Amino acid sequence: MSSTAVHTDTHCPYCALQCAMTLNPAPHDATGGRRPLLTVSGRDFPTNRGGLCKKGWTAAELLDSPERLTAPLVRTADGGFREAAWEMVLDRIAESLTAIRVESGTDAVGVFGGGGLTNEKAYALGKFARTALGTSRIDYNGRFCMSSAAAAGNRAFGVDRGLPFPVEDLDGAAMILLLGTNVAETMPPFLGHLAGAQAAGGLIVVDPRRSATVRLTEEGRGMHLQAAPGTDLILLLGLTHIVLAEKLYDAAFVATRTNGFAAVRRSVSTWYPERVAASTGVPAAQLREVARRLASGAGTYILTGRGVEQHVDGTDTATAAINLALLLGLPGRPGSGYGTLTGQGNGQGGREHGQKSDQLPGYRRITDPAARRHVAAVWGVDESSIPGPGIPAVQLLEQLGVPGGIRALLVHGSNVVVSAPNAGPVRERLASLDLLVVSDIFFSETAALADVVLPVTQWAEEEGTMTSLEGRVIRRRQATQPPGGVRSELWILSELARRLGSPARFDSDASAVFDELCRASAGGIADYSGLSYELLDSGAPAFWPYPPGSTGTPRLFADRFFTLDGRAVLVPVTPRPKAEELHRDGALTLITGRLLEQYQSGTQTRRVAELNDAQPEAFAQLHPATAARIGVADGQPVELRNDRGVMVLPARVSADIRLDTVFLPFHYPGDASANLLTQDATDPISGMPDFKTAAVHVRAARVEVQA
Ligand SMILES: Nc1nc2c(c(=O)[nH]1)N[C@H]1C(S)=C(S)[C@@H](COP(=O)(O)OP(=O)(O)OC[C@H]3O[C@@H](n4cnc5c(=O)[nH]c(N)nc54)[C@H](O)[C@@H]3O)O[C@H]1N2
Ligand SMILES: Nc1nc2c(c(=O)[nH]1)N[C@H]1C(S)=C(S)[C@@H](COP(=O)(O)OP(=O)(O)OC[C@H]3O[C@@H](n4cnc5c(=O)[nH]c(N)nc54)[C@H](O)[C@@H]3O)O[C@H]1N2
Ligand code: SF4
Ligand SMILES: [Mo]
Repeated sequence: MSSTAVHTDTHCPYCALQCAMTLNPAPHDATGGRRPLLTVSGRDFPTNRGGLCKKGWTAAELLDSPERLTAPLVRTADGGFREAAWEMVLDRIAESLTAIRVESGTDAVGVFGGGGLTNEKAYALGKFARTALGTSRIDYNGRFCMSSAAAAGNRAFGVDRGLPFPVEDLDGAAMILLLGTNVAETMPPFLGHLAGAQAAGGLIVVDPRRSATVRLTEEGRGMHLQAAPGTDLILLLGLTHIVLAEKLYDAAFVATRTNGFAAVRRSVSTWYPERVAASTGVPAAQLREVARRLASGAGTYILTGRGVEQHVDGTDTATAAINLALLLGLPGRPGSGYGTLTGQGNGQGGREHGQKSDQLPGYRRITDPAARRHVAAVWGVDESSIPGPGIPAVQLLEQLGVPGGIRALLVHGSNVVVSAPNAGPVRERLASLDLLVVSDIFFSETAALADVVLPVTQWAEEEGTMTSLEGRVIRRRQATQPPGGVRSELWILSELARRLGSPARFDSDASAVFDELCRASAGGIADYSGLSYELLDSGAPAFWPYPPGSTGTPRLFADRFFTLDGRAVLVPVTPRPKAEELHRDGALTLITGRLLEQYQSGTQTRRVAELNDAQPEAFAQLHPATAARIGVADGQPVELRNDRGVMVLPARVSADIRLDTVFLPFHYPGDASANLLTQDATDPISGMPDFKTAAVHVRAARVEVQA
């Protein structure tokens, strides 16, 4: 364990780029001002090459924030909270969980995890749910994030590793199609890997907004396809149609490395460019040009982000992108490829080791008898005691507090009141639980509804591993001691498991948990079994699958895909009616997303002054013509309303958005929470909610905006 006196090499606490940084002892402040606990410096590493974004540079402020939780909090009869001792609190939670299980069955207890948790914590949480609690009711916020891309990847390639290649491979690209991702704000140092394609005029971005990323296309031959929100599937069918009609596809690749060509050809036959142009708003000539340029044989990559994935047809849209990539022969060919940009810090590892409702460690299916046998042996439990598949996040949240549903919920690493779709009812359901236990580093909006709040160690106060967006396993290292009253989640889970009489043992040491995770993953798809802290600490690159005796797998698909016959599957997909009718009675389409300086539900970044000062409040981005039509000027209040909610926000009038679209950042709580308006309809395959299209009526507000 290191102390603050030394320099500690670790990674950023926020997104999946996992930029490398060093935490340094802070210099003395001669003026006697407040001295930070640690300072951050960027560290050379393939993903960030020493660069960090504003969030990374200011991350050390999270460590000595005056708002840090430092003792367990228990709700009092008058609705407030009082501090309580750990032993008493853990006893009380265990008693209460036991009583609920006895009265209402094991599935009356639910667990909600997060893609920001280390691999060790995510693994322990999945094991804890299935053994100590015996519940099937576990899922996590990655359902809101990576589930559609994951489902599409599994279906086509038999594996879900966001980028099946190291990020540096993008450096040599001549052409990159970015579908619904605003990396210029969501992963700024990533732009270094786009510089080559940008200079070659080969950046093509599909986004209803002229985002910061779109601006990168504006020099040379870059292109912006400003498609209407939710029409990406049609757009991709159109591009595929052109590629086939003009015989631009890689017939040899299709013949030797894929199955399903005939069905996909049939499925796109009627999506001729003029028809696609009418649905998407992208001119037919632009569609033809993009198809031809993608097929030009230069090093070409196709990358997707949440803009195309967070829809009720997100899996099919990602599938359409994969089909296009396969027809062009991109996956697995050196210098080209297909991938999805994972979002959360451990969004990749967090979806591999068992917090998903249908999953066991190593990306195993919980319904697979061999997987159950293997994992039961590692856990030392009877195979039949492991529950079957549970239900995905949105459905799990719908079960809270309903008769026969979930009575108690443990939340680790998510602020669902702000981040879940159609958040109004979610708040009510959370408040109606018999027991809500929230583990967090700050008093989040979800913690404010809890019966018990547990203060946990964060990032630079703990050891662990994270898996970057490329499937690279890296070390998170402890650089400082946590505040006195804080405990690690591994310790909390082991203490609760003991009190619950768990049939499985829980270690609280991260390295021991990692070794167990590696054994549990052995032989699975995400096989970590050749890894150890020792190996990771040696600095050797560690891309999974990493079975013993191997040196890992930086690039997948060179020879075969992870399907039974080694061929990728082309899956025909067709547009379905949307869950909600858009454009009716003058409604605009609401899209939601991110700002550079805020992170997710904002629990962390709203507490860093430099970040929050830059983006202190929510706003509604509107086109000038829309603003003129409803009679508001920049900065004036607009009312946004639909069946689910109503809110008033300042207008940000900008020609950077389509006429029919309004954009809200989702980082803000309370009355300004974008998720009061989003729909909780989900993708039938992935369980992904539709964060990116909702019908909303916009008009000038009669009331003043609250400060
Ligand atoms: N600053 C910052 N960085 C982050 C995060 C953060 O909260 N803040 N979160 C991290 C996480 S968890 C994630 S998942 C990633 C997400 O990273 P991104 O996917 O880049 O993020 P979003 O802003 O959600 O969406 C990207 C773009 O999609 C566009 N879009 C909206 N609807 C549609 C549509 O229907 N079609 C198309 N083609 N585009 C559409 C939006 O206009 C937006 O510009 O970012 C990670 N990095
Ligand atoms: N409208 C709309 N809604 C969205 C999205 C969108 O684009 N539009 N995007 C969705 C996406 S992609 C995502 S990923 C989700 C994210 O939304 P959330 O799931 O709410 O994610 P965070 O805000 O990162 O919440 C993490 C919480 O865990 C705490 N925390 C940090 N580290 C730890 C730890 O190690 N242990 C514990 N116990 N707590 C920790 C933080 O303080 C914070 O309160 O939002 C989704 N919601
Ligand atoms: S891009 Fe992501 S990982 Fe890198 S510094 Fe910014 S928030 Fe941290
Ligand atoms: Mo995400």
